[in-house]
Amino acid sequence: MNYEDLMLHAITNAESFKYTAKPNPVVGAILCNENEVISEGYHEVYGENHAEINAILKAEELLGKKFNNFSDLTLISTLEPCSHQGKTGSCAKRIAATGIKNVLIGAIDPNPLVSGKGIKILEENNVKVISGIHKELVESQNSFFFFKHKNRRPYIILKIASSLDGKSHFDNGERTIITSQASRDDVQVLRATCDAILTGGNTVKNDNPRMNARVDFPVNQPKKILLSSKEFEMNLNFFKDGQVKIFKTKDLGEIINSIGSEDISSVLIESGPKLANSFLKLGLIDEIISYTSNMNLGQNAINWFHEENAIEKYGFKLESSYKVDTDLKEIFKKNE
Ligand code: AOF
Ligand code: ZN
Repeated sequence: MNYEDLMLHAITNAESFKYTAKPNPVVGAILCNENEVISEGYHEVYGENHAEINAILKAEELLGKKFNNFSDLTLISTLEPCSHQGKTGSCAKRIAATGIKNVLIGAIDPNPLVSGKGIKILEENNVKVISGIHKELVESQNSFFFFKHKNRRPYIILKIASSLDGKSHFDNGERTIITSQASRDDVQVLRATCDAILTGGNTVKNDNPRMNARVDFPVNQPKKILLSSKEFEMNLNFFKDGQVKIFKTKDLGEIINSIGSEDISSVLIESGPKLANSFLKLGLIDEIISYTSNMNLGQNAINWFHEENAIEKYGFKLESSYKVDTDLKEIFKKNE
């Protein structure tokens, strides 16, 4: 069997579960013997079976039919099998218990609960382990998860919807729709990609947003984070569905660190200019996604920034730009 190709196959198919497995990484596992693939499994839904367990369960149904002994099988897993008990039990222990003797791993799990410990359990049980097959692909596929464990804080994306003249909204607090429906649909997918959405009290009060991901595919909905010292009416849309966490402190660095200790690897900030600039000044933003419409709001509207080329001055570089209907979508990343 071509193990590299099988690893690629597992990586490719695992991608289908990126919206339902998050904030966990997507993981794929394949069991094969010398001649054929016996089964494959994926971590499909957050909180449910890990990929290796799903592959083993399917193989168990074929035991005695397609193969006679687990010791004849090789397991290919895109991520190091977990050592911890977690929500569903240790994959490494389960693999060892079935009698599998060969395991090929894509990337080592960066989660300190697991990292290296899964491999150790396997080796202590006389399982031969090789790791690093298409490691970079697995790491980039799960970039938020790897970023969070490397930096011990989540990856922070700031979303901006701006008029052509660089404005955010009218100064009377009235809700202003600036960008096209296509851009707003794109933001729904962006929300679906992230583990949490963070906003400020003024946005919640003035815009009454739901701040959930309204898309036509299954999603483990992002958690909601509100930064405000005010008291709110709980019948506002923001509080209606999903988990809400409120921070009253003004120390943004402390907030980000505290979010990082939770099961959150990526945060999308959808706020007004004041909070957005505070995060930018502190260097807490990793990526800016900006949607610019072709209309002007004029004199009576609030600027996103106080100076020209503010995004570049904050240390960001344009990475890509797209036309979304009549708007321009631009992605800026921090200069390394
Ligand atoms: C695996 N196989 O398919 C995945 C793994 O909360 P739990 O119990 O689901 O554990 C989540 C952690 O397990 C996650 O942070 C990561 O370290 C690992 N993910 N491990 O063996 C899988 N998804
Ligand atoms: Zn596991």
